[in-house]
Amino acid sequence: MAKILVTSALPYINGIKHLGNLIGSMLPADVYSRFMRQNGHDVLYICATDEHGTPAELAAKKKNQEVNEFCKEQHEIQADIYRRFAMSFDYFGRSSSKQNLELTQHIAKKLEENGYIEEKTIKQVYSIDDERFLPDRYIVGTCPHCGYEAARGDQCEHCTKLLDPTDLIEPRSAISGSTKLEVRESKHLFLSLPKLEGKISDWIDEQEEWPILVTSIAKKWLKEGLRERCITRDLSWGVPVDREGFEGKVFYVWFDAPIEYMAATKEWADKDPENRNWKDWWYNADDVHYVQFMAKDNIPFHTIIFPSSIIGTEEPWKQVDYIKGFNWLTFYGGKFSTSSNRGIFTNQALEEFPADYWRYWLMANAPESSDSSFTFDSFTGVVNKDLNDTLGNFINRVLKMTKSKFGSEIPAGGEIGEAEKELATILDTRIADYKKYMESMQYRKATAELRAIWTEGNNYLAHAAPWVVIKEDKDKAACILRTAINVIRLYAILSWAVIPETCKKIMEGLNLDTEQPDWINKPAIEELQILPAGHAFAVPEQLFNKITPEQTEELTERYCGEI
Ligand code: B3M
Ligand code: ZN
Repeated sequence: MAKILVTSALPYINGIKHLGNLIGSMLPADVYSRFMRQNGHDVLYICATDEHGTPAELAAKKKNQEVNEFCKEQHEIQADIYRRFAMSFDYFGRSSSKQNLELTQHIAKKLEENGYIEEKTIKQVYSIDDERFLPDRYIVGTCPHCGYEAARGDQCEHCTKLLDPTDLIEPRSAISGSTKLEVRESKHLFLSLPKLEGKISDWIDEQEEWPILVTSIAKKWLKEGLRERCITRDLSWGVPVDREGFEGKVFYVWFDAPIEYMAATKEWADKDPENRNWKDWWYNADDVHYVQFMAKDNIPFHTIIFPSSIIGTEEPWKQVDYIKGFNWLTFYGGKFSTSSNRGIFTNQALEEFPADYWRYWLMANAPESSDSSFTFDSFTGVVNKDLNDTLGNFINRVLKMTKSKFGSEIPAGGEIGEAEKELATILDTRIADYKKYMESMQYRKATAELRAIWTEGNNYLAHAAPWVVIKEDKDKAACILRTAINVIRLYAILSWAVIPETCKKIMEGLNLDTEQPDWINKPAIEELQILPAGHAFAVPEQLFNKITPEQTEELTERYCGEI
C-alpha cells in the first residue's frame, strides 16, 4: 500500500468551467484516484478553487458583488458541479483560505531569508481611463514573436511564448480598450529564478519517467534561460505582502495558487485535527508518491516556477513525482473558451446528459498525445455504441433473460466448460492490460481496453447462445447466464473509476454493496464464479438512453450556432 497524493490544477473562480477544463485536470485525476483507491492505496486527492487575482475582482465587479462574497458563491457553484460529476476529492478547498495566506507568507519569508527575493522598483502600466494598474494579462496587443493581434501581456495564447506587457506592439487596455496607458513606478518583489536555475535543471533532469509533453515544455523553458519573476501585484484582493512599504500589495495569484495544494491539505486536516496530519503528506514526506494533473499551459508553472519557490525555501517540502499533462480538447476543432462563451460548460453538460456519458466520452477521447476534438456526432456515436449497445444492452439482456427464464435469483445448474474457460483467459489478458494502462495513466488506451472487455461479454453471449441452449439443456443455459451475471459484476468493478454512477446502479441491481468495490484479485475463472446460485438480483432501470439523430442535430444547432 502506497501513500498517493493527487492534485489537479485548481479551477479558477471567475466562472463555470467548460469540458476542456474538466478533461485537462480534474476528471483524469479523479479516475486515477478512484483506481488507486480500488487497488488498496492510501489516496489523498486535493483540489480547490483558485480565487485571487484581477479576473476574480473584475468578475465580482461585473456582478456588483464584493469579491469575497463573489468567490464564496462561485466556490459553492463549482463545488456542486464537481459533486454532480462524481469528483471524489478528499477535499475541495479555497485559495483565499487563511491557511493559504499563512503558508504563502511563510514561503515568501523563507525565500527572502535564503536570498532568493529581490526588491525592485519597476515601471508598470497604469490605465488612466480604468484608473488602475493593469495586470499583464489585461494589456493586449500584437505578439512580437508570431504577430497574433490579441496576445495578452503575460503570454501569447497563440504561440504560448511568455511575454512582458512591454513586449507587446500597440498595447491597449483589455478592460476598456483604452490606449491611454502610462507607465508608473511601483515597488515589487522578484523571485530570483536565475539563482535557482542550476538546482531546478538538475531536478528536471532526474525526472526520467515524466511524459515527453511535460519535460519538453520544462526543458524549452530552461533553454530559453530563466528570468527573475515579479511575484507581487498592486491589487487589494490576494495574499497581502507582509513587508514594510508594501501596504496595499498582494502576492501574484500564480505565486499563491500552487501553494494552495499544500494549504488545502491543511484545510482538510484542520477539519479533523485528531485524525489528519497535513504535514504527513507534504513535509519530509518521502513515503508519499505525488502526482499532478494539468493542461499544458499550466506546465511551466508546475515544473519551473513553483518547484523553484519550494526548493528556495530550503525546507523539506514534498516535490511532485509525476506530472500528467494534457493537450487541448477542442470544440469542433476550435478553442473552448470561457471568455467568448464557446463550447459546453460543465453545468450545461449536466443539464443535457448524466455525468457518466461525459466522463466516458472525455476519457475515451482524452487529449493525451495530441489535441482532440469534441463534436456531438462523436459524442452520440460513442454513447450509443459503447455505453448503450455494448455495455447497457449486455447487462439488460442477461438480467432480463435470466429473470424471465429462471426468476430473480441467479440460477443453479450446469458446470463451467470450455467456453467459460476461454472467456476467462481472454479476460485475464485484457484486465491485465487495462490495469497496466490505468497505472501508467494512458487513458485512451485504458478506455479502449475497457470497451474491449465489455465487448468480450457480448462475444461470449453470442457464442454461447443461452436462448438456443435453453431449449435442450436448461442446466447449461443456467450456467451461461450465471457466468454472464458474474461478468456484469466484473464490469461494475472495472468500470468504477470511469463511470461510477452507472456502476452503483449495476451493483444495486446485483444486490452488492454500492460503496467503492475493491479491484479484483483472483484469476477471471474464479471471479466468474463469485456470485453463486441463489443470489438475488433485480433488473436495473435502463442504464443509458440512446441519443437520437434529431437530438444530435438539435444539440449541434444549439451549441454550435455561431461556428
Ligand atoms: N487556475 C488555471 C488557469 O486558470 C489555474 C491553475 C492553477 S494550479 C495551481 O488557467
Ligand atoms: Zn505569439
